[in-house]
Amino acid sequence: MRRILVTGALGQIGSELVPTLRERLGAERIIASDLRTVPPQAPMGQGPYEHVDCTQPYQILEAVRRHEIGVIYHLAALLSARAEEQPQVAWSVNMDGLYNVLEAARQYRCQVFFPSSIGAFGPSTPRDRTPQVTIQRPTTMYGVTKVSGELLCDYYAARFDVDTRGLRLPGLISHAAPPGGGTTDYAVEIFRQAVRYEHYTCYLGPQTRLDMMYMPDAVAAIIKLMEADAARLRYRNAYNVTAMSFTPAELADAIRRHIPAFAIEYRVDPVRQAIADSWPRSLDDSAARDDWNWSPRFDIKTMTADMLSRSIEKRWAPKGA
Ligand code: NAD
Ligand code: AKB
Repeated sequence: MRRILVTGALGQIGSELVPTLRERLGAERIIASDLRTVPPQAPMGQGPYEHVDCTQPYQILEAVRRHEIGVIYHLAALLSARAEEQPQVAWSVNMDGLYNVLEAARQYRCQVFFPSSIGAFGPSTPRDRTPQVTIQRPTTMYGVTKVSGELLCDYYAARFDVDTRGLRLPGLISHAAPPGGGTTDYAVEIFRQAVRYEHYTCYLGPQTRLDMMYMPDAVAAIIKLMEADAARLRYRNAYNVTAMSFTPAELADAIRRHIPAFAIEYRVDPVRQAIADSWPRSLDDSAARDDWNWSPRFDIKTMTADMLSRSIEKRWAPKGA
């Protein structure tokens, strides 16, 4: 049984994917890796950890060779808002990183998971029930790297028979690790601020509708896709997946059902608002449902109840409150 390498493992997704994989397959089989050093309280359980910079081809190759890796979950990337601040760095991390991973996968016959995003779409894409196959002309560096990444995965699958699989993930909501600089981060921050201060200042306008998903569903989707029968997969670039679609005002209403005093105000950040306005309002994920039986467990109501109870458990409230 070859081992599994997770790049960017200390981020929002890796912090929950790694413990889930370790629980399912055994801690020693999962090699977590990141550019950062592991913080003492990292929520990823016990198991091997490697420093791997995905922009350095030999570091990826060496990790794959030494640990006898058979599957790579490639999570390392710069997210949309950070990528707009540093487009050159974003190109290097998101594209060189993926290329290095695909090359290692070609040479060592690994399966690869690539997380694309709703950011792979742009203003000329149909924004409601966005189809699986449609116009992809994003106007952000993040989106450019996601479309290019999807195409590169398709190419490696067709040309070199690398078993690439991908998801176009919506904004992810979670409590284990903070989000890493995306446009949808508000949907995580709002819970911490609601529990601590009963107040949140949102950088997106009240009617900005975007697709979202709770992290347990995202982790389940990633694993389900990776374990799906290859013969049933029509798409090797990335599958649309979604669980819910809401606006900041609707999320505030859902939180208010648990914290009646919760108040939200809006101070719009033009950069992140422009990014959000260029993304779909809701995805059509019927291809994922048909090909590998995708279906989410959490909607806005159940996600909000769970996030709030876990946020309170984690003592996000100020001391003495
Ligand atoms: P994150 O920003 O929380 O984590 C990314 C990790 O990559 C960080 O720990 C960072 O240290 C690491 N990293 C950065 N540069 C690196 C390098 N050169 N080498 C190795 N590691 C490096 O991101 P995330 O939210 O966990 O997202 C993971 C992937 O999923 C990304 O590709 C992202 O675009 C995609 N995605 C995330 C979301 C979301 O809402 N979180 C939605 C859609 C797609
Ligand atoms: C971001 O906002 O950049 C991410 C994403 C949807 O890709 N959360």
